[in-house]
Amino acid sequence: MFVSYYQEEMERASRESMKELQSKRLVGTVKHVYDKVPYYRNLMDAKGVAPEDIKSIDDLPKLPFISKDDLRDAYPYGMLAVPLSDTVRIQSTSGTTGRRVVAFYTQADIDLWDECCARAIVAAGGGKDDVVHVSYGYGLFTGGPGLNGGSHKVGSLTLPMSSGNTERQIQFMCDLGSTILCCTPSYAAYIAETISSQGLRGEIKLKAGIFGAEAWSEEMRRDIEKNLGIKAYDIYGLTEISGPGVSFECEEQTGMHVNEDHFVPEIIDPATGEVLPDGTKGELVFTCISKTAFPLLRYRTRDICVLSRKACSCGRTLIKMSRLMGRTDDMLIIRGVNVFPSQIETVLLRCGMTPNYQIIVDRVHHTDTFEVQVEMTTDMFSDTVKNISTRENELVSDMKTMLGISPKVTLVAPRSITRSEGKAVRVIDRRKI
Ligand code: DLL
Repeated sequence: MFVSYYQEEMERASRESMKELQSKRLVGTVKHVYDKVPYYRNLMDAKGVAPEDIKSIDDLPKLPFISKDDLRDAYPYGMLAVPLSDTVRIQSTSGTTGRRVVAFYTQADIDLWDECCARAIVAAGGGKDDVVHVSYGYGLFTGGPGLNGGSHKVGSLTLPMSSGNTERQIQFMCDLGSTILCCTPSYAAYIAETISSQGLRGEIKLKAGIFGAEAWSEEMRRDIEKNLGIKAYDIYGLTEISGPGVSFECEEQTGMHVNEDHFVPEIIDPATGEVLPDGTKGELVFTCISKTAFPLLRYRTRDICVLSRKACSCGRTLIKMSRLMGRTDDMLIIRGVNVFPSQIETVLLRCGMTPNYQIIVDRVHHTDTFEVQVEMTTDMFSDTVKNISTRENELVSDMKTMLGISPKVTLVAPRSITRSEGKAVRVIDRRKI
């Protein structure tokens, strides 16, 4: 009884000091963006809220929301809160032309992002004796650079593999004794399958994996854990807020601790924008309180989850978010890449096709399959098989340029895709996540 009372007191005290820290940082950030970003000043003025009205995080609901549309309106420099000469890095979302979001970082922003990823690596049991094998993509995508920076901060030996060339990945894994694998869950499953088929399970020294950037189920986690002989940890993040490491899982594996000293989460009703109490499912919103170049306030992620303050057996008192339960928009994440149906429509129309198409996504052996069925025009229908397959290949190539990944394109007979009387059913997602 005494012990649990004492523990409750400790938790309350640490929550109160967290709130104090968050409030102090929020006040500074609001003033910073109001002074430096005309776009924010206009939004705040339109809502009748001045920086002086924000005194603590209890005042967060007074601030306007920011959405991906705002970032598109302000593209590329409109949300930048420091002179360009103070920035050192740009990253961009894993989609997309037209919908691309560009995020800017000062060196201080990179340092805090590294710190967040370092926390994820430490929570997965990483330390300076580990060999961290980073198979997320490098480049504009935040996965590779984020985990790379975190691993350096921890002092682990970092293997900047990037994705692809699975045989070489496995060879390095065996030769260099990689202990922690960082990649998308679907790539982890594929690596596991290849290791088994090559009979190399006994050669690898992996003990943990840090997997995120796309939805994955508890069943998939257990499967990867069994096949690689590791403990698999979820990691969440988005480019707009910094990248991976916005939240991370600990050994309890019951949701991800949010790095709330940098990113304050809220859950809202996506229809009304009303803030919902902890424990209620809704849309996740983040406010950056310690970034300088690109500190978004009340950014609507479109991701659906639940927040929980329940004590965690690992001892961390950071709030936890559940595994993601879906999205409020039509964005699909296929093999870690963000895909909007409207991009496919754009390609089809540009190529003189009709916008009658259907996207079929499935997951086979833990890998996403991605097919686009497109109706032929009537003149194409009488074409030769050879012409049709050339046309399919052209569409694959245009879609690869637009999306960053290649679907299988199948041309189907005119009017064969079921018409709908309401919204067209553009997506058939058979993945059980
Ligand atoms: O995917 C950052 C990242 C890289 C996270 C590596 C984890 C590991 P974006 O390309 O901007 O950034 O995509 C962000 O991906 O809004 C979610 O919908 C989805 N997502 C990210 N992590 C998870 C996860 C990176 N653990 C979008 N589970 C987010 C489910 C995730 N979905």
